[in-house]
Amino acid sequence: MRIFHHPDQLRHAPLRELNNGEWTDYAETPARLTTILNALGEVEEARDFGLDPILAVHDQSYVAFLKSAHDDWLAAGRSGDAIGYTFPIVGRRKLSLARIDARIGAHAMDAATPIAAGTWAAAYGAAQAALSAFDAVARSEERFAFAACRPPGHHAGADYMGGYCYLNNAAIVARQAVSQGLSPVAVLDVDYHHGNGTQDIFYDDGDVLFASIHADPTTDFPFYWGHADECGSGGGEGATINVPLPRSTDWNGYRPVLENICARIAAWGAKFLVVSFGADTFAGDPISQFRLATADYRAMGAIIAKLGLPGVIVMEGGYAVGALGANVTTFLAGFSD
Ligand code: SP5
Ligand code: ZN
Repeated sequence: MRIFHHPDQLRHAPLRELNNGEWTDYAETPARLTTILNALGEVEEARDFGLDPILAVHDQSYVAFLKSAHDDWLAAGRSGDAIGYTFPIVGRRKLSLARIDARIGAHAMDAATPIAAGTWAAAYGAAQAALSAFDAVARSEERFAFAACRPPGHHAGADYMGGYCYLNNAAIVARQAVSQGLSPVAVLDVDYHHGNGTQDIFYDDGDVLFASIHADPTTDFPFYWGHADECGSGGGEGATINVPLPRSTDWNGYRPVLENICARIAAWGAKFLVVSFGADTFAGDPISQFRLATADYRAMGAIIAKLGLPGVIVMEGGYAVGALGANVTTFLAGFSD
């Protein structure tokens, strides 16, 4: 399988995050990407497909914010990573404010997604890696390609960041696939956390099925999305599928759910598949509570590959850095079973 990345992806390195009321080391580190690329061996540098495919998903004003936020932060006399602390909760009118803190709040769903000096360059690079993987498949060079994205994307919505995510790489690929006539497209999200950004982006869109298996949001981030009764709206009614699972779920609990959701993707008639792959379902993940073993990722890859669809795999979470290379290579190996 061809593997794509962009060297700028390493330029994003926030120092810390707010975690259970304390500042802790930022879990989404550059080392995650380095270890994945080292484990995979032969990898390719992304081509540049420009801003247009990004703007097909994200608001122009949000993209402008991401580009300038860290400079604006420094210009306001601050140092270190830009982080918000005031948020216009649902129902506040849209105000176009200049104050950096107000702009961060307006474009963030949490206080755990800092903007560092290299954040825009890295997020842009990750999106280009995803687009390069899509391009390889669209040219029919391969049935599947892998984008070693980082920062991840599935928590980012059209106009907001969150959960370590800035640009929604999976959504950018899905939208690109639709625009090239490959709909219906399915996004299968197997990260530990619910992909709220991807769900939001396609919630009323009947061209893109969003199907997710994740930790029950009654106990886990992002809490306000991913409940089983969220099924899409308007033209997208029925094109969102959420299967929350309890903490401690292992492969025995996970496998039948994955098989069922793949059957629903097939029944829906998807022609192209985007997989949001997070290795944070791993038993040793430091911030997550499922119990998958490294070997289980091979079976997971094989079940998804059996759909027989062309597609792109984008990297999402996975924070057990010591096991991450093995977990990713094992998952990808399942696609050649
Ligand atoms: C892409 C992705 O996987 N984003 C995940 C973002 C999760 N952020 C909140 C996690 C809170 C975990 N708190 C557990 C503390 C363990 N010391
Ligand atoms: Zn995750």
